[in-house]
Amino acid sequence: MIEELVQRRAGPAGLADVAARALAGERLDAQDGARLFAAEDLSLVAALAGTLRRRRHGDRAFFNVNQHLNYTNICRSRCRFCAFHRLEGQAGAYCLTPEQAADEVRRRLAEPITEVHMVGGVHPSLPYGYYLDLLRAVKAARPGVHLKAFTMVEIDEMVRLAGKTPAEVYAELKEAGLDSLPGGGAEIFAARVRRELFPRKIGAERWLELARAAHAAGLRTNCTMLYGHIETPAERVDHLLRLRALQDETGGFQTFVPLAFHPENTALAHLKGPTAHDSLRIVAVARLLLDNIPHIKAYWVMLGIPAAQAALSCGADDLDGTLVEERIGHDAGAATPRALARAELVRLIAEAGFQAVERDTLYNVVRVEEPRA
Ligand code: V47
Repeated sequence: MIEELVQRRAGPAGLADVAARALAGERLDAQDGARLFAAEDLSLVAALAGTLRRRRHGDRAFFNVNQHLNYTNICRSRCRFCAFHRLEGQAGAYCLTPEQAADEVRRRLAEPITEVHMVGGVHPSLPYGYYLDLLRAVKAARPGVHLKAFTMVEIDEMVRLAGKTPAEVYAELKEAGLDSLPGGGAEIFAARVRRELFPRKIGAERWLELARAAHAAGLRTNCTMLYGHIETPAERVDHLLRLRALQDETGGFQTFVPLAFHPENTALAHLKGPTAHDSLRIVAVARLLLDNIPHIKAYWVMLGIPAAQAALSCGADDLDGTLVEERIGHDAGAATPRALARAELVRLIAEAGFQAVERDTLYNVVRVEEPRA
């Protein structure tokens, strides 16, 4: 019924062929992606993506109970979009010892946290052993927890410091307690944007190579795209299709997380950042192009809560988690709370018309909430 309606509306919007292929489960290409970004009728693109999302996940929307831990904000990359980084010795710079990081985790032992999400800057003087000690200390503080840590940017640094292959480093990190990796550091793959906004950070090829090696080591990862700064629609499509191509090879990505750029306190404070309209379109186009990545996360910290709720109808199936003390988005002016209680997340999902399902990091169901009223 809904599918017929969507198909009928696609004609006048000039998207009849794209809609027909998407609904038939056929793969869309770069040109289709460009047309979906250019289409005036966002509600149609959203309805198409929402239809595919419901086919995969029904009316379920996932969340988890997690704790964010940013072990250091000291970073030599100095990316222009980032408000979180500090130079060594600069006011506000910090670096937790492994024991201090473990204390942060111990302070929350009474909460039903299933995941610690731990990332930091590219610190110029930490030794390789620090990262192994950090994992061991956090794991010892909460042995059952799933430790999702380090972006490909940090992994690149460890590979360099250790003088070992990525496979050897991943084996040692796993041994020390690493269970999976988050999706950060991908930003936008276009070399043009990288040169302008983050020239000292690893490039697309290296990010993809290290993700490939993580998947080969049996580690699941997420993937991200930072949008709403200076990237073009074609650069967004290119980014999404490069993620899709790697996923065809490895199947190791669990979730795509679009990250809405927040300009405050960054070197790009003159930009206005994306609107909710931009964000919903990104979520929808991602759902349509990324036919091989099971989950799309509406990361409420960056999207804002109302847009994250709306995104569940436009292709997203996950709201991320409770996230105690997130810093990267909040340093850049995110107006969302620093944490949400579990009950609050459940309420937000029900309010948006979905069935809340608590998951662990690997999407095993922890608890299905009472069906929504
Ligand atoms: O890589 C930095 C982004 C990322 C800003 O995998 C900014 O489940 C917006 O990757 N405005 C780190 N974004 C966060 C991240 C993440 C978050 C939640 C879940 C997962 C997951 C991954 O944050 C960075 C960068 O792309 N970022 N500064 C900013 N001003």
